[in-house]
Amino acid sequence: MTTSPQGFTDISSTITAELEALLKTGAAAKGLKNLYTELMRKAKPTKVAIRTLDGLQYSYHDLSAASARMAHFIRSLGLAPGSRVAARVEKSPEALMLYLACLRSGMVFLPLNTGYQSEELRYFFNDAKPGLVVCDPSALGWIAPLAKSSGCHHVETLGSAISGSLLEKATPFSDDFPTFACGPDALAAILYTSGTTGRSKGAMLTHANLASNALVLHHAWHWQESDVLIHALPIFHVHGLFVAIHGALWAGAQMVWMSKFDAGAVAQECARATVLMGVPTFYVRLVESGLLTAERVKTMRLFISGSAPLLAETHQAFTQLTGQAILERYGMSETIMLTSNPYKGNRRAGTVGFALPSVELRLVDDQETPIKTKPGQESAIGGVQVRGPNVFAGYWNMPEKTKEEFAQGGWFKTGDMGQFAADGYLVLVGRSKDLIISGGYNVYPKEIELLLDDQPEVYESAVIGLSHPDFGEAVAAVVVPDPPEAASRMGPLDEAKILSRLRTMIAGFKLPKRLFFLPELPRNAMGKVQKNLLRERFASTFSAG
Ligand code: MCA
Repeated sequence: MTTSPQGFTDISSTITAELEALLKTGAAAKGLKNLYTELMRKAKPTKVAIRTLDGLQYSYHDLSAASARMAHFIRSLGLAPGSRVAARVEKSPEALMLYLACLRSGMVFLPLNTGYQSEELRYFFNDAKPGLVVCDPSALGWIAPLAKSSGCHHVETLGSAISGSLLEKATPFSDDFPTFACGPDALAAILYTSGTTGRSKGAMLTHANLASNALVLHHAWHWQESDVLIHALPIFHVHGLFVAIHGALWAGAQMVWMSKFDAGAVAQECARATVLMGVPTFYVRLVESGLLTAERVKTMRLFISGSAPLLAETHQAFTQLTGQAILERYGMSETIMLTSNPYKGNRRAGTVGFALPSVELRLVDDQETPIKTKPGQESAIGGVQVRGPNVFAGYWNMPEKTKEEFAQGGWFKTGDMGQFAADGYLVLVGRSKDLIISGGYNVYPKEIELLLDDQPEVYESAVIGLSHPDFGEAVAAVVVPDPPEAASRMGPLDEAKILSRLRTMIAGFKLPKRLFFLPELPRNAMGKVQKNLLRERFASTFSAG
């Protein structure tokens, strides 16, 4: 079955009309030319767009002028539209301006997690072949050679304190830049997501994907120019970069900019802001902090959670403290936002709500046959598939993989298992892919297993996600030493030695928080490792403190 825009009936006709106008193509059409233009349509030049905790203020004019200078500089390097610009930079308003500059000049923005280490970057650079790499000044020494070895001739720096060669070199250029009319199907960004095979895939998002989703969310979440968004997420993923920033800019609203999440600072800003977006860990920590009360959050109109499942107990505890219900939504790098609990109706714990207007959703059985549901009855469990203007253009350089991930009729296979409740709310009940979500970051076990298996002390390994009170799930690994009989002799020192080597190879959030040594891995009759048995055996590792 496909869902109707339940929960959004009051706004669905407005959205349909606006989307039609936006996505119209053809020479005479006044449709989407560049996402940047849409993001800035409501911007009032003198209005403060970003306020930092250090007291700095950036107006919409500042965003436009600085992104124009950077766009001129990027073009002066001789990069043609469609070239990739990779950024592994700390969060700063200038990093956001770099993103806007890429949109304006028709470049493809490639944001990279600041935790990524050299082998991870080597892969991304070799795969995406960026024309420009921008990194933190402190990382230039090791990132520049990696960029050069992938054939990239331009490496610039951008620091978090208004520093770096990019700003210096952009300064002489004009504050005006004629935004490039690249059209709706041009690529705006590539977002790398790890894969089940251990190889990351670059999800290609177009200007139309991002603009259509921003338009839908603008209405679905009732964004207003008067809104003040607390922005405490990283800006190298869909959640912080697109969902949060696009939401605020599209409305001509303001952001309170935090370099990272801090429960105390967020609680303080809740006294004058209106919207917070976060991963469940934010809400777990806010509840634990004891700093939130109904009185403190009385200007807040919306708390949104996503990127990982929010425990019903966190949802309830938050409501008890504040009198406000967190709105849980569901998305992916490949699709941006798919579903949302209603703004006006019941925001139900343990569900991700309804398909957003313009997004079609269906469940399929093992044979990929769509599951039928009867009105008023709970559906069977099935694989969640999605179709709509938000769905990405495929994986960079991977046409075969792209084909595999789409079913007939253009339905993208999310890899999540779901069920429609009798009244249409979507409940996610598991994943068909081997994936761990830790504090909102996706970790594919295969990537870590390949690295562990390469270690001299390791014969083989199995990486699992275990329940964690702060991160929801945490990465742990079960290792069979080489030789396996040594398992009983391996201890904390071996664990520390192996982990310290891994720490230089992968981002910190992927690093197993524990290693367990066993003489063998449990396997079924087909020889497949029974990870469920391992998860059961080590289930209380983190919950026991
Ligand atoms: C940090 N560490 C983690 C994580 N974050 N370990 C596991 N999982 C994590 N998420 C590790 C660090 O490597 C470090 O280890 C130690 O924990 C403390 O690091 P610190 O930086 O102080 O952590 P933190 O500031 O407490 O960060 C936790 C956090 C952060 C606030 C939850 O991870 C975060 O902002 N997560 C948001 C992720 C996100 O934006 N996801 C959206 C993806 P050591 O001490 O050993 O060095 S987009 C998406 O998923 C889709 C599209 C969607 O629907 O949104």
